[in-house]
Amino acid sequence: NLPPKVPVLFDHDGSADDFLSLLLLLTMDAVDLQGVSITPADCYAEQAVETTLKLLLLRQRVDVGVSVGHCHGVNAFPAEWRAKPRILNALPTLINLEVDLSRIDARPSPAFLRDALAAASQPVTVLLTGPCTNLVHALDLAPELVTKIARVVWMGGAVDVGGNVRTYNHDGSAEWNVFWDPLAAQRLLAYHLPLTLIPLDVTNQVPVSRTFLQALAQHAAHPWACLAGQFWATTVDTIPAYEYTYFMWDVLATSYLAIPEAFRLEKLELSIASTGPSAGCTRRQPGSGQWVQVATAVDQAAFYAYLFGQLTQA
Ligand code: AGV
Ligand code: CA
Repeated sequence: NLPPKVPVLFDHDGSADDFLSLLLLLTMDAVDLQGVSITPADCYAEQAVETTLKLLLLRQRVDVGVSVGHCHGVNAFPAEWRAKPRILNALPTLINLEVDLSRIDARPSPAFLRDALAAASQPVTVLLTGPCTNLVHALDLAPELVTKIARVVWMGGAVDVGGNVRTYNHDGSAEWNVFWDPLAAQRLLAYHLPLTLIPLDVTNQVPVSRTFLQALAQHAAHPWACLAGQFWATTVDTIPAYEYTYFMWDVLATSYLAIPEAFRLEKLELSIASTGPSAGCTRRQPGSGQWVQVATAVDQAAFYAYLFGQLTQA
């Protein structure tokens, strides 16, 4: 008798760690992946959907629906970041895989998510590793479906630490997934869903270290460990390294589904700035009534050990 699986809808935005998150999700026995949607934020959708289909194909999961969103953020990601995932499709493991593009769902992601929630026989966990726009637009189409959402787990925000946006007319207080569409983020909070944020406060504690990559490479005979190592290798050229160190952002948020006990969580009342030099800043605001469960610390050893174990399993 296997334990019951948790239904999960996954919306990502096509950066390398979004795909590492998909790769990790596909190793989780307790997860029933019910669909993948794509936010064209830190990617160009054509490349991101191809990588998504290839990873599902490698795991014989062509049953999982895949949809593309067409929304535009107020604050676009730098084009050089968006173009980077092209490299992933050219890696030896992926380059020769023939994917069936006709398999891409005809519905844009908000309608895809709405229908998936409507059809769900039990409340679903929604994992977001990019901006939250697709989900908010899905709820705009059918607000009554909030009852079908068991919880939202979102890699986003920076509460008590600085953000990672470095651009003109911005004070650096925002994290990119919130900054891309601050209004959608504001509206997500206003839905008062059970929301768990995995912000920079906790992702800062888990960099992608060379030591970790070296240890993983010892297990390159495992195809998934090998592929993951290649994905991470595409991220180490970010210059200047002191400013742009790559973190386990989305991968940490994904791990939360499997090892919640490794996280310290605090219930906080938050608010989000939508315009001005702090646009996208997620700050504490007692009295806002917008209670969010915020991850503030993680047992680093437990996280890296979990990740390592999943990627090196047979
Ligand atoms: O802010 C972190 C989010 C995560 O969802 N993304 C990357 C992760 O997928 C934006 C981002 C911040 N810094 C970046 C980012 C960088 N140096 N390169 C690419 N994306
Ligand atoms: Ca992402």
